[in-house]
Amino acid sequence: MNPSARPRVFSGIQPTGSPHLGNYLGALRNWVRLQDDHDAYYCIVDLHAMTMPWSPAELHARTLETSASLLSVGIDPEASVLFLQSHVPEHVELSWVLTCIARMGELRRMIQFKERSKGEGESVGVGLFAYPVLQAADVLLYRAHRVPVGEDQRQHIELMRDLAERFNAQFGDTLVVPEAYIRGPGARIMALDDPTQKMSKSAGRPTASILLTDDPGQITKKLKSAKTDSGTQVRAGEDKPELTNLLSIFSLVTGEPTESLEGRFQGRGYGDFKAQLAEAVAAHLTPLRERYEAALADPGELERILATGAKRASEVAADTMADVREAVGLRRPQA
Ligand code: ATP
Ligand code: LTN
Repeated sequence: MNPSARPRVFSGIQPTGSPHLGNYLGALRNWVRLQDDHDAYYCIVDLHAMTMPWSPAELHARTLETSASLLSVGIDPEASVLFLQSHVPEHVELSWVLTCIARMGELRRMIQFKERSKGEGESVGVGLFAYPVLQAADVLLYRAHRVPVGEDQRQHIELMRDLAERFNAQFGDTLVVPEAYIRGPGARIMALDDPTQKMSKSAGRPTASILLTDDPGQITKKLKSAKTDSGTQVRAGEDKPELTNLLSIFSLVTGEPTESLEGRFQGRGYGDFKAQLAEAVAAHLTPLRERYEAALADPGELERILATGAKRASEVAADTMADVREAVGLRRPQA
């Protein structure tokens, strides 16, 4: 079914703003790692960015900015297929087919839908409700085996597995049932101002997230104001969610184990710890920010990369859709 001997990965990111440390440590770093020994498809999911109210001008600009961010973290357009979702119309076509086998009940159970639709009542957008089906189509279209994502996406991957299995049972073995690839303490980075919520692009609270485009001054300011408990001990633990989150970030950007950091900061207080953390995060992000700015300075090159990616992605998408159309009984046009 899959001509390549290497397992295939697919993942997506919404062009809803600069990626933050959560996106990077939870997902994008794994995208980069996997591109070396996988057949990798990475997609900027612009159609998903329309499930919440959006500004056309912002969507237009942010799409290119997101592609620059992906290059800055190390996505290599030679090693991966990097493309825009709306450049491959089969995403929408497969999404419709899957919508027709999806059930209201299973979509209503999606946590992200429940959270984002709170207080909206009957005016909640149909796009927001149907969004996990489009996400399923994204992955199933490429017959991907693995989907590197953060912990918040586990339920959406379960749903796409269910849809693929249902499709295959009803219409014959056509789609690959993918697996979530969720790894390590970075899979759920929490907001700096509220350790009960994940760091998120659309939270709308500037001090909640460190963006990959933040400069050292902004990083220091945000970490200084990061919420901590009223104690003084720098250690991880269930009773210290804020410190646990900050220690994970420290450990993930430096490679130093949490226990070793706890030892190093024993008796030194939160101020000193936060200053050192800011330095470590800034040192890690500075080369990324420089690469981002260089990539964005050449929009023509970014457009070329996306055009090449769309061409390569379209070949796979057309192939899968031809099989899907045949399986479900849609007729081919006759010349
Ligand atoms: P939005 O708030 O606009 O929905 P987001 O921050 O949730 O954006 P996405 O573009 O939806 O980001 O997700 C890109 C990838 O980043 C996904 O794989 C998602 O699981 C992962 N991710 C998002 N937030 C976090 C986080 N706080 N910790 C770890 N991974 C995360
Ligand atoms: N829904 C995801 C983004 C996303 C995605 C995908 C992730 C859209 N399509 C396909 C993995 C595979 C999100 O909100 N983080």
